[in-house]
Amino acid sequence: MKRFSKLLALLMAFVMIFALAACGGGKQEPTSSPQPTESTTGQKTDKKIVLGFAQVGAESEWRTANTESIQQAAKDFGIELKFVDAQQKQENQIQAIRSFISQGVDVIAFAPVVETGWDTVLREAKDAGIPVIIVDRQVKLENEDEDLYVAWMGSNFEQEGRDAAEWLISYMDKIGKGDGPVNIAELQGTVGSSAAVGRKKGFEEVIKNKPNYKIIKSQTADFTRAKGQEVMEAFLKADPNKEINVLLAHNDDMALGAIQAIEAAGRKPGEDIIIVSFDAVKGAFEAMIEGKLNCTVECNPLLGPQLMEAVVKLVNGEPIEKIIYTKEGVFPAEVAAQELPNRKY
Ligand code: GYE
Repeated sequence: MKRFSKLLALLMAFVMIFALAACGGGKQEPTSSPQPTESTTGQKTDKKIVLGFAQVGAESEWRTANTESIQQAAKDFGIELKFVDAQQKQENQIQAIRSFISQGVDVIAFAPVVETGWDTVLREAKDAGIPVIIVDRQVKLENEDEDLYVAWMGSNFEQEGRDAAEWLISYMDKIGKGDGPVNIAELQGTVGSSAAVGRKKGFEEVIKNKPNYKIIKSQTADFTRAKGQEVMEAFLKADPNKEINVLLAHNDDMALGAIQAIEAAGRKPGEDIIIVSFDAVKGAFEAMIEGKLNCTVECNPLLGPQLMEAVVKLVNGEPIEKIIYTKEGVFPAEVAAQELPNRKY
């Protein structure tokens, strides 16, 4: 009897081991598993999703926050990230995308520095069967009907431009300057980038209804602080009669550079020259608290988690939206002190 029960126990153990093994085998993780799963040995499965990301560069506080968000989210989702900083050069981005194709990554994502010139490389990715997600800035294709990327996610730049103009109009009215000449100097972002194109378009659309609002100077400063300072310095030198009373900067970094130029020229940023910019990075909040910047229109760089979610869905064969907008706000100086502690970038 004893021997029989021993045999039975042995048999049962065998059955259990077999059942467990079969169960484990049947539950093979799909190669597209969103989170690395723990195997019974405690090791992570080695079939990770590989994402190639070609970043614009490191030109602004916004971009730094965007890069960190993407790198952190990749880690959180257990996605292997191949990251390239293209130093604001389209040719570097194209080269990076080609190298992602030859490495056979699962998904390619990139933030296009400019809108045009992507057709060929996008077609190459499509022919290789690698889906592409466009992040942050948009692309303009030669044949708009062509399906060369699966989705774009980012901000509505035209709306940001409209928001900036609407804020400006109501502020000028509030300080009693709404009916006098409103002479705007504009620091544009990178030429041909959808962020610059959209912000300009939205802003102009609103101010065209106001004949006393004029953009009297406009030049690119490539979204950087150093160039913002340099170009503003030149604007002010060419403005001996102090006609400029508003600055529209396509991002906070250029506004922060321009503030230095305005102070160096002996004028008061935030008072003599009303300043509105975009992004809503911490530096802008600090400048608002000091009274040197009047308003920043938010552009959220924290796109990492939503990008990784989309990547996982794509690899799993689930559908994703073609256009994914991020939510954002408008922050005038009076809320800066209260908002600064809540800012994540
Ligand atoms: O506003 C600017 C950055 O494309 C939205 O690029 C982005 C812009 C952002 O350099 O600071």
